[in-house]
Amino acid sequence: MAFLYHADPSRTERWRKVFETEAPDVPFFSAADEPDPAAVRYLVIWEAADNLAARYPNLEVLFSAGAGTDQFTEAHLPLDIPLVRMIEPGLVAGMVEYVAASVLLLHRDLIGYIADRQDRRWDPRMIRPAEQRRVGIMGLGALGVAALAPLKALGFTLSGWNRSPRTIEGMTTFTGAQEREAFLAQCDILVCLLPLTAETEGCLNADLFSAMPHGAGLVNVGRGGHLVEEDLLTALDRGQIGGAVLDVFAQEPLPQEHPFWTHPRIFMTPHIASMTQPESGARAVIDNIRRHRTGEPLLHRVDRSRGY
Ligand code: NDP
Ligand code: OXD
Repeated sequence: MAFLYHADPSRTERWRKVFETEAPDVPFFSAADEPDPAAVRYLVIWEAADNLAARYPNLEVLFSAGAGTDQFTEAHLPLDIPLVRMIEPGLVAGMVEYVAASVLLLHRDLIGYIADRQDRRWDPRMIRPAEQRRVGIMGLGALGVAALAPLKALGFTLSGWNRSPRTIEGMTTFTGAQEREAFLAQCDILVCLLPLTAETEGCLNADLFSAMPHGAGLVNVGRGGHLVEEDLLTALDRGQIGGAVLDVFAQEPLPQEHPFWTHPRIFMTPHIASMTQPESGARAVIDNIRRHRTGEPLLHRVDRSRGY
C-alpha cells in the first residue's frame, strides 16, 4: 500500500516529511521515486493525465492537489474511484485573504489609483463607507462561506447566491436561477467562487454584467471557464463593469498578446489566489487515508454526477 505525491515537485520534501513523521505506516513516494504503479493505492495529483486507473491499476482514492476538480473527467478517472478535493486550513486561509484584498482593491478603487500613478495624475476621490458597498458571493461552499468573515468585520453589506438554499446570519441569501437576477441587481462587487461545471461554464457573461448595477466590480477566483472574456472587455469599455480582479483565465499562462495584460481596469494575478500548503495539505490527506482504511466516509469527496 503506497501513497504517491505527483504534484508540484518543489513541495515534495515538505509532504514527505509530514508522511514520514506522522504516517510512517503509509509508504511515501514522489513521481521521481518511480514506485511500482501496482503498489499505488493513494495518489495526489493536480494536472489530470491519461486514464489514471489504467496507469495505477490498484488505485483506491485520487486526491486532487487543489480544491477544484474540473480537470478530472471520466476519461481521466472512472466514476467508481473516489475523487477527493483539497480542503485544508492553509488553502482556505489563502482564499480568505485574496477575496478580502480584491474586494478592498475594488472598493477603494486602487485599480484606478494604480493607473493614475502611471499617468502622474493626482486625483483624490471620495471614500464610500463599507456598509454602503454591497458585496455578493456566487457559490456559498467551503471557500465562499469562509471568505465572508473578514468582509463582515470590515462592515460590507453582504449577500450570497447558491444552488441550494443557505441561511447565514447577517446576510441575505438567494437561491438558484429564479433568484439570480434579484441577487445580481444588488451586487456592487461580485465574487465568483463557483466550481466549473456544465451549468456554470460561461456564467460571467454579458447577460450577467447587464443585470448588475452600472460600474459594478468583478472578482473571478473560480475558473477561467466561468468568464466570457470578450464580454468582460465590452462591459469594461462601456463602464457597465467598473473594474475586475482576475486570478484565473481560459488559457493559463495568459498568452502574451492577451488584452487583459494592459487593460487599465483589470488587476490580475497568475492563479495564486490560494494554494495548498504542504504541511496542512498532507495532514488532510493522511486523515482521509485513515478514514478510508477504517471504512469511514471520506471528507470532501466529489459528487461526480454533480461535477463538484
Ligand atoms: P464547494 O464545492 O465547497 O462549493 C461550491 C458552491 O457552489 C456550493 O455551495 C454549490 O452549491 C455552489 N454551486 C455549484 N453549482 C452551482 C450553480 N450552478 N449555481 C449556484 N451555485 C452553485 O467549492 P469551494 O468553495 O471549495 O471552491 C469553489 C471553487 O473555487 C473551486 O471549484 C475552484 O474552481 C475555485 N478555487 C480557486 C482557487 C484559486 O486559486 N483561484 C483556489 C481554490 C479553489 P450547493 O451548496 O447547492 O452544492
Ligand atoms: C484550486 C486552485 O482549485 O488552486 O485549489 O485553483
